[in-house]
Amino acid sequence: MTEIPATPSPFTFDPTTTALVLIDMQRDFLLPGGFGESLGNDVALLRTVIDPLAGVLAAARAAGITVIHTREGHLPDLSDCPPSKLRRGNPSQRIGDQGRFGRILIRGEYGHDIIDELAPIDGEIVIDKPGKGAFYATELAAVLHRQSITTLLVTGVTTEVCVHTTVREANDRGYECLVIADCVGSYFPEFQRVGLSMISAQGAIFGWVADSAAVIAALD
Ligand code: TIU
Repeated sequence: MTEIPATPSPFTFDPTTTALVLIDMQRDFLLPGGFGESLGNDVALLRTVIDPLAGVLAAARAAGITVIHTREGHLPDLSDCPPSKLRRGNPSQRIGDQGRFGRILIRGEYGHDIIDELAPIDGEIVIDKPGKGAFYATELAAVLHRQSITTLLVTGVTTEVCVHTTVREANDRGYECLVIADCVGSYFPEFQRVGLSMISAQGAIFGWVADSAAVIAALD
């Protein structure tokens, strides 16, 4: 077992039953011209996550930890996208529209895939998800069960949307979750701050929070 400093208390995990989860580090959220920007957001705020997350990913790979990437997106015919999601907000470009990187958030398109800096390598798991949470309508629960994973180190974007939804879902399913603070990002600085506080409040109500340096030191 490994113990690292975390909020609200030290976090203990066994690397052999732990997975590093990278949520939706996709071009459509992180590159100018994608879905995130079409919603009126400044993607520069999310891009701060890339370097620390690349460090954690390298450490996890060196330590032999299970690595799971997720991608939010939809089938080309949009049959897995609820009309409510298609209509939501007033983006300049909607899901399925032609964007600078192909059809926005459509599986198989360039913009839907993971940024080059964090591209999956052979043996890593990629979960395609139609929703914000990584468990809804995906094989994630079965994958974790098959690999006897009990602990998730959670990273990715955005903190208050897909990261929160996934951590809440995982917590309800009995997983111990550590969110790596500098490896999750939000388009809204206040959501980043409050989003992280919400996770560890009330004695880790649905998870723990630590910095990448603590995680990397523990995996060394
Ligand atoms: N991955 C994820 O968080 N999807 C979003 O749409 N997030 C926003 O914050 N818009």
